[in-house]
Amino acid sequence: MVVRAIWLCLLMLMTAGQAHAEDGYELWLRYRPVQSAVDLPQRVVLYDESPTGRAAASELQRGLSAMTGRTVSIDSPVKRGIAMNEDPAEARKKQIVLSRNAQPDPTLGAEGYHIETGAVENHVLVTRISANRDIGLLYGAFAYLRQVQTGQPVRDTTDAPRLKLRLLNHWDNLDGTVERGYAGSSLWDWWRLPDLKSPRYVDYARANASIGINGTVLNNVNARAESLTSPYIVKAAALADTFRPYGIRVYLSVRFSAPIELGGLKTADPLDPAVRAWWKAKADEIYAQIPDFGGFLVKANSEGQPGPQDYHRTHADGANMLAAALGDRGTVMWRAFVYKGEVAEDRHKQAYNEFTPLDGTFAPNVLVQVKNGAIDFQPREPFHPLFGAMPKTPLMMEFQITKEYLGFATHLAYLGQYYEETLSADTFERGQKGRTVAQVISGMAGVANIGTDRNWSGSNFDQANWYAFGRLAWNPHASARDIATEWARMTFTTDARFVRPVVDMMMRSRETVADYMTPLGLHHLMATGHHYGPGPWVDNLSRPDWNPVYYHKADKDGIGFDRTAKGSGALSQYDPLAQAAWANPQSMDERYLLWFHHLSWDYKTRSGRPLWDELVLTYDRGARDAAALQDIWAKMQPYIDAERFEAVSANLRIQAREAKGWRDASIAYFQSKSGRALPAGVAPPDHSLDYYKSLKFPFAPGI
Ligand code: BDP
Repeated sequence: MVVRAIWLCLLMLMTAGQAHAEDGYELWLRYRPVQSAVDLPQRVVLYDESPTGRAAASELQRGLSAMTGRTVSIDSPVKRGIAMNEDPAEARKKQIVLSRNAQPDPTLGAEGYHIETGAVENHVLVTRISANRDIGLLYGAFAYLRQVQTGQPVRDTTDAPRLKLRLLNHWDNLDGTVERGYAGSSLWDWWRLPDLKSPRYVDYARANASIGINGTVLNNVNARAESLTSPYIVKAAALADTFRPYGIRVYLSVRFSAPIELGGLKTADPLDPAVRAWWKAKADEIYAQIPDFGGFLVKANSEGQPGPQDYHRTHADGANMLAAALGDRGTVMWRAFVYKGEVAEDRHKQAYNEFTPLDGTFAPNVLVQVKNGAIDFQPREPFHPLFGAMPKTPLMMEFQITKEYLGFATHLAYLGQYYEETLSADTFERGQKGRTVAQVISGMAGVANIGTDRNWSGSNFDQANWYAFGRLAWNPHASARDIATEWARMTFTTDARFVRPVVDMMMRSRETVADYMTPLGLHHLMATGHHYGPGPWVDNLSRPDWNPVYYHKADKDGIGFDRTAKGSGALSQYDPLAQAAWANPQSMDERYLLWFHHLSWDYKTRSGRPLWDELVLTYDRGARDAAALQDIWAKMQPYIDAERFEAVSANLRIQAREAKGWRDASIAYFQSKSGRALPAGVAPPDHSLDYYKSLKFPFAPGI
């Protein structure tokens, strides 16, 4: 113990001189000195000469040297053509061995790994990472490093991902802007690709591999046809070459009308032979450049995008045509985020109505990609009714990692807790209990929050959302709290005086945002375009279902969207057992109350208070909780570096001010509808409703 403490002090002193700018660039892969340093291997023995095997060895070398302060060597016996441990001095070093199984281990699949410590070779304890394929060695290396970084004893571990597809979706445009991006510009420097070999692309791949992400869609779902032209395919191929050793396949979003725009055809009808031939030739051209190309992501017949319905064909016709072009080389992810221009139907119902009749008609290499909720990435949404309603179609979950509706990169909202809430919801697919969302999905996509900002995600805490997404895509049954704990330990410090309160704060943070933005199941209250500040009064947009007033329906008598049989009937799209959870306002979780019910202001809530009072008090609590985050954080100063402490403090100041703004503007507006007095002790808004309505944010990012 004493030896370790002295060693750690020495190590800290040694590394203190090396200027580490704590600007967040290193993410959770910081590899700072650890207490267990003296016990850790000094030698990596690599029995796999693939680029991925080498990436695994060099990550171990990088991590172990930084955490122990010692030189860590890589030995490649295969390369040298001789048996390992022939040099007695080398042989006596503690070592970690990376080797592929001679006989495949069926429990590991293609991407799993096994970590085992115990075999003694030449009197030295050896830790062995084994896998069926090289990518398993890389995942195993990161898992081993994670155990060391988080201060745990290295445990024998066997692990494999539960989901096959674990993808980031970049909503990046070819001009370098990022739709709903709050972390700078696009990472992809399309202008200088394919020549540019940015080290940042390697670091991007390392970070993703460390959490098990195995694919990336490079461009925006609102896609330009140009991304399929030959020069852009070559640029995408350069990125694919960089990502390949890290197990990350490249995918592209495609514009359905590309055969017209690029091919000069008169139609993009998916059943037209010339259109089909165009896509097949395009796919062949891509595979000639990117042999392991992942496939296509498609937004069709949604928000003005072209699609098969333009030719009176179905989503399945469109998806299957692209699936045929890819063949068994790749996958089509066809998005279910659709709503028709002319339909007066509750938007909540439209995707279900369009897709459930198609269940069982999609080609085997098609997944339907469904947003977590039926409206649009709101601070809280019930799970999408398509989960559990398409048993014959593989479904891909789409979460937003970027916080379009949760305060961009400035407000602290840990989304791991949100993802967990959705993944653990029971769909009761075909009336069976325990068919949670996690059980019914085949893959997970996260709309990336990554850009050119030095800290990648626009704020230090938003890194946790990228991290949590990856860890849950690997295992959708994992605990959001455990993931937050792991992340905090790797990203900041293992000191419990920091980790405990910070993890508590993270776990509560998204509830706080929901309280001051969209309490009690309210939704879609954001101002036009930027979706940042409040706009519950907005009623002037061309489509009714783009207006917040359409969703809250507040008037002098009450508030809320009736989705029961008396209202839009959207509740009936869930399995009857799932419906039961939300059918009765008296017994349901009130955090979803006004999502499903329109109630009078006098309606008595669980607290015994009338709905009006409850609404105001929830707004008020949200604003107070947001302000309190600053006090919790202030106590963390002794445990972390000044740079990140200050960066987080600044964001929390902004959040506290804006949460108060949300509270005040919302209370002022809803009071203009209810005409009621504020509950006793609640401070009135600082300004008039007209003042809040007059605020404009023309330069908000991400539009
Ligand atoms: C909405 C975004 C919009 C996206 C759209 C989508 O506001 O920018 O294009 O979703 O997912 O949330 O297609």
